[in-house]
Amino acid sequence: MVKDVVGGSAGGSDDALTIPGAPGSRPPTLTEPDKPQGPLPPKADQRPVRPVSPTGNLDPSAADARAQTGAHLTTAQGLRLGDTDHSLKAGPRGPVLLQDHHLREKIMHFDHERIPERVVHARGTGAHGTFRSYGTAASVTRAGFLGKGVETPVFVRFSTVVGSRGSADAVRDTRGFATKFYTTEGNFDLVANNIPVFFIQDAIKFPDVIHAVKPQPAREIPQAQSAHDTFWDFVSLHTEAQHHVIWQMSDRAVPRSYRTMEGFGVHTFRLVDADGGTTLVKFHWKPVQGVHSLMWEEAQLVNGADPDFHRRDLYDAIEAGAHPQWELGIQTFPDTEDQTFEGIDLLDPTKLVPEELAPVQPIGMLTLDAAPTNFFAQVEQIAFHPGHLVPGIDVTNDPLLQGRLFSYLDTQLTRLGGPNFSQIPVNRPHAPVNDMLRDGFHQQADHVGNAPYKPNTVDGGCPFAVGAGDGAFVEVPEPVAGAKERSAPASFADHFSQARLFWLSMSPVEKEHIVRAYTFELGKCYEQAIKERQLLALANIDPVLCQQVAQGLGLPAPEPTVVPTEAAPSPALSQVGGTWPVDGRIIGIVADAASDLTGVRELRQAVHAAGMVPLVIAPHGGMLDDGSGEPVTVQRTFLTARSVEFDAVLVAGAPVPAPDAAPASDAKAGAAQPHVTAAAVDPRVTLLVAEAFRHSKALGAWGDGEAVLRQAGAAGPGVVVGTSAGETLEQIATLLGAHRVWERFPVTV
Ligand code: HDD
Repeated sequence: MVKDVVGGSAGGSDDALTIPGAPGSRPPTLTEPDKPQGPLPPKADQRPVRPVSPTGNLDPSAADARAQTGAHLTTAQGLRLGDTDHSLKAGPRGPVLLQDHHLREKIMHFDHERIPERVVHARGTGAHGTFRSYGTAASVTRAGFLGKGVETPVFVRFSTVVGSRGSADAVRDTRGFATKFYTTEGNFDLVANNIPVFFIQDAIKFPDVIHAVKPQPAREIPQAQSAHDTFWDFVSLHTEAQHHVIWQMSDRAVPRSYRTMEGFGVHTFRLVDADGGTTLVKFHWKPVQGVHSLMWEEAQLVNGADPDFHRRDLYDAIEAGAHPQWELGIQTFPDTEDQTFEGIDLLDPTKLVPEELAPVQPIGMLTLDAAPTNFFAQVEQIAFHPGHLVPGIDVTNDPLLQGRLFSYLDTQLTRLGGPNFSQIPVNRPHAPVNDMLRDGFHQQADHVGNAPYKPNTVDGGCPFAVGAGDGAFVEVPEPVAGAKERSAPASFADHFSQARLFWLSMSPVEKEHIVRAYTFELGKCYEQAIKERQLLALANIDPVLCQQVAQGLGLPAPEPTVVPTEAAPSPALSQVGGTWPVDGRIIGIVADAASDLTGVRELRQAVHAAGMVPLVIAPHGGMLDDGSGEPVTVQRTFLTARSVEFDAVLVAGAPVPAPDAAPASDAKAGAAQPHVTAAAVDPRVTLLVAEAFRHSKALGAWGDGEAVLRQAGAAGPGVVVGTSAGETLEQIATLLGAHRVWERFPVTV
């Protein structure tokens, strides 16, 4: 059963905010307290990073000597202060004196609060959790954290790729899904995306693709979007990007939530078992809630209504107790000399292996159960690197992966200000560290000993190197040969067959969304030659796709220049079909004081009990009071709610417009109001319901609420009119299992 969540962006209050006597709660006060009270402890859904010393040893005394724990205001040197509101002046009207050391320190620190944002994946959010291994991978890897029943603390950071740190969440983009496993053998980072293939086959082209997709240099627009000339210029010339691009034009690029995204390690990795035997693998994260996306119109609305949509969704779900979960799985392939599987080059990161050919085998479960206690310290300062490996997991010669092994360490030098970023609390391994690395900017450790070199006798030979038997990482002795050359294998020249496989695997409604996405993005380009070149690439993927996009652009559809391959569709690539748990789904309940509040109370309980999150949407914040002695708490108002926030909407009454109505008068007004006609329904409610209907969400009503559905034109599949709140919810929950009412989409492809 989930708990009430904090009101989020709503104007309304929420009972979760004001539970008297709850841990960390204080009596509400209108003025600043004048006696020290100590800082508020973290909320139940938040977790600080684990206390580890700068050299990686678990050390409660290292909990963070620099944390803001004292009750009294001080300078950075610990000097107590009596006033931080007035500069030291010559008389009350100044001027300000240069000797004001407190002013200078305070402003100096503020002036340097910002660090460079990540060059890509700048916009993100994260959460703490645990990975529990099933042990099923133990036969192919000696990695300790993949042993049976082993639990490993993790931190996950989700991100968009293109936008700046302050950009909106629901843009059309690839999403990052980076996981740091704090294993007892050192940190392992799985730095993944929500798309299983990449734009380029060789890391040397990463600056090119990113320069093309980032805002255009002259005017620095557009922000966080691929819908502009330079992006389409690059990908239409550089056709190895076309497979990734068709994923980016699909619903995958506008996830409903980070909770409903798949994750992919993209590259082929090499697992090593206890006897040194090797297996090639691809990593997959499968969301327990299923893969679910926004519609493009929803995404556009969300970015205005709530730019923090995905961040808020993640934190609200965790706070409500609906802890997001993903199963980690691997596709396994024999480690043959040619490193191909069923004709697919496993070293080509623009290719996937269909799950129908190599099933994803589950190896463990990730659960995110705690929000960060400090965003900067944890989400901003975390530093991932595909070269953070543990014994039993090694890299392959994928040229994209090889370049990443250089880039991630390098970027932290500028972003985190020097080589000691592994000592930042969120980056510290939970394994003991004795690395002989010394000094440098922001050194936190007070290293003991006098011999940070090997071999030595001065420190008694410490630290000691060990062999594989004692847990050392040993590279797989793969033979390497070849002349130095700048080239790619012939197999890398196939740029269209898997883009076509993806297209052919889509359901009609998904195809329609892809056509619209291409037409939208190319429609934003100014250069006709770029649109024409991209249409040629589409012709090489599929003639119907090309024709439909060409029609939308008002351009002729070109003939293909390559013969399309006839691939068997891979049903696993489609998001449509199947049913999923409804945990953590958001149910909007429209009500006013004249509605059936007894039904609303029952409904809220039933929604909670089903593991979903009920949010009551009312004409005003505060409470809806029908005089029963059990007022209903309001979480969203007609002013603050938009349909995009809800997975389903239930209507408990037919609220009439009452501009500036005083909340206190509800009880009497509610009791006195007669039933309303459909014509009088508040237009904000009609809009909310009509939008939810257009976006193919489940809708329900009982009692007077039916009139609202009628007025909004909501009728047909997925629209439930029940005799009671409970009965309506039951049908809505069944519909939600399929994520959307797919039959409601008009499909023309
Ligand atoms: Fe990358 C960040 C994922 C190719 C260079 N990348 C970054 C993040 C993710 C990925 C999830 C954000 C990590 C975080 O949350 O801090 N990147 C990928 C995937 C790729 C990929 C799945 C291909 C399969 N990346 C890639 C290449 C290069 C980089 C080819 C450079 C040659 N990526 C970086 C970076 C970033 C980064 C510049 C920016 C911030 C950071 O590393 O720490 O080094």
